[in-house]
Amino acid sequence: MPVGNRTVPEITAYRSVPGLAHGRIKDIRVRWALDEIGRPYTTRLIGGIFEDKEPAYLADQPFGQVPVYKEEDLILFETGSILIRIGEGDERLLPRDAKGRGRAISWMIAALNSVEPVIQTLVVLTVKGRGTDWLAGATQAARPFAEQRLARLSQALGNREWLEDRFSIGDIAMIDVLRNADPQLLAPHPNLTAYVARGTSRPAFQSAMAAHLADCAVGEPLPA
Ligand SMILES: N[C@@H](CCC(=O)N[C@@H](CS)C(=O)NCC(=O)O)C(=O)O
Repeated sequence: MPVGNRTVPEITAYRSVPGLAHGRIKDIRVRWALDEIGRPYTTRLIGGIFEDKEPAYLADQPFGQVPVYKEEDLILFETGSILIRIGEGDERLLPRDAKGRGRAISWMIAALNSVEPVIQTLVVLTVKGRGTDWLAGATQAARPFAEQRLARLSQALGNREWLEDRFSIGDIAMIDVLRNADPQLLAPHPNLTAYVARGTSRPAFQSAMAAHLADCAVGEPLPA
């Protein structure tokens, strides 16, 4: 649906998720980017996170995940790709010059490819290993990777406000990844804690989170 000369994108989101995942679903990244530039969007709510997805949904998102982003006949999956698309439409999120653009995309990919996996591994271990005799050993093996990544990120950020000289899609991805980390992992790095607080206090993050929570109820607990 066009508004003025721009299409209003549609994003998918879950109707409900387990309490542990509430407020942590990745459509928030997309909502945040769109709210930063004041671009309206519509949402299409789908069934629960653990429900089988319809073949039509799998045609749009091969892994059955949220979010899917649609602009007329352009259908995107993976938040990184969606953030680039949104950023391409507005230089407040993605600089136009080759250097600025390249650096913002490097940070965005670093968030999703170098930082998120080590953090997510620990989350999965905690959830799946609860009450088991292997949790402590597995956590002990995985945690140093996460600690090292965060130490290097902290060093790279230094005392800057954002990862580069201005806010970008790199910060949206990185802050959303970090805010889902165990707070004890961030605690040794006050600059990272402050960076997350700075990002999540932006009006666009706040409005994105409010819209996300309005769409998404707390549902069934995680399956064992
Ligand atoms: N790499 C994907 C990850 C998306 C993702 O993990 N979505 C979760 C919700 S936060 C999901 O739908 N999980 C269900 C599943 O993996 O089956 C992206 O960045 O878009």
